[in-house]
Amino acid sequence: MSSSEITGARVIVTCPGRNFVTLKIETRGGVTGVGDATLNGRELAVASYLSEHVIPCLIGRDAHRIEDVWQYLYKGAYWRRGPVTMSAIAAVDTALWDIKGKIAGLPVYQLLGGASRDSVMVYGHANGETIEQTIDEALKYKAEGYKAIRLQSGVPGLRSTYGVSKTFGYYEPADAALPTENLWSSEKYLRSVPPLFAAAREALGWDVHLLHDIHHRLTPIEAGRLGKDLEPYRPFWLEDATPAENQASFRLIRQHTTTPLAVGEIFNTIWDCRQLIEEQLIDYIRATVVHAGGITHLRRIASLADLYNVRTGCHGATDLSPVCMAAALHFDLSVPNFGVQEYMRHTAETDAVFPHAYTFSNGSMHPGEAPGLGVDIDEALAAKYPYRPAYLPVNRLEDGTMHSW
Ligand code: EZ4
Ligand code: CO
Repeated sequence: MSSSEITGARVIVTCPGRNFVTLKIETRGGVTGVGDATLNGRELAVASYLSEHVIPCLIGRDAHRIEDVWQYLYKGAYWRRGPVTMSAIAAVDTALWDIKGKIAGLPVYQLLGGASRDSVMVYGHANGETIEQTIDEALKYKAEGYKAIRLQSGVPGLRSTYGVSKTFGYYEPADAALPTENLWSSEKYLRSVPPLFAAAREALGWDVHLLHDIHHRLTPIEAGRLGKDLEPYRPFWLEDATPAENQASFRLIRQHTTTPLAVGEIFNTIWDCRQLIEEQLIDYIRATVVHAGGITHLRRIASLADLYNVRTGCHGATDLSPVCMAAALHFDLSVPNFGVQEYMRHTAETDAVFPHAYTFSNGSMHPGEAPGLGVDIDEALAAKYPYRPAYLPVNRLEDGTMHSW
């Protein structure tokens, strides 16, 4: 009987301000590991997939066989891919890397080949109802040392805009027990972004990276127009310009703009981005640990991307728990083709439930030197915050048509 044999696993659902699903795996030797399994708005589907269908298959397996367990869960299920399956596999994979690191007495980034850089550049979210408010927020991030800032502003004439919050530093997109509705007009939106970037360059100067997220709201030709209009302000990237089920549609955007393109926070396997990467239709791949099959699969995506000069830019919104954040930082520190890491700060309640070793300083983060991932879940505290249904808003055109694909 080996001490690395998996003897138990459990799913912990907690809501310290927002919902998180965490998998904890135990080994015979007493070493435990954690993995994030949070799928925003569909949390209990992954919790059930893990409890009912994955955990029973894990008992008795060797926690050291990370690749084999990954292949077993991916190929063995017969039903491949999809966000629920891949988030569940990610949770197992992340927990096994945590266990391996703890047994080795090394932080996970050392197991991934060691540090390729001193620290990981992150970007913060500046947003506001008006351009002035957004610039005010951005100035605060700059003063805190951020080297990269995402700018999102309300669209004049639209009553609410996804990605725009009311509080500095914190933003929660899943805002209600049933989906709220936002209104959308591409014409109004397309007019609103260039003045935001013009004002931002004026106020912030040229030594800070500026980013923008379109949240899949434009057609390819509209995205080409926006990319072209923003070229004078040299954005770091335009994110999720158009839905990417049809990967070839990014050819159209590329034909019209040299603004760098990022996509992929909703991707769950390498197959979602193979054409985008191989045809060099994007510059940054946003796939992340929890939704793209864990550290093991994300490394495979990054290796493919490296062949085509595509860099990583992992999703890092608040619905990715501190467990995912820690895993992402180990990955980011080690991967050769790192670009940037998104960092939306968690609330104090969330940070208390997930004590962690990672730190922020001067616009960059580091995963710390604790063995494993350097993050845990305080289960007693987690139990005080029961699950609460929360959904992302839906988006409609002004005539009521469902939008945003
Ligand atoms: O919409 O994390 O870049 N960040 C984002 C986020 C995502 C949410 C979805 O769960 O686009 O705000
Ligand atoms: Co995004």
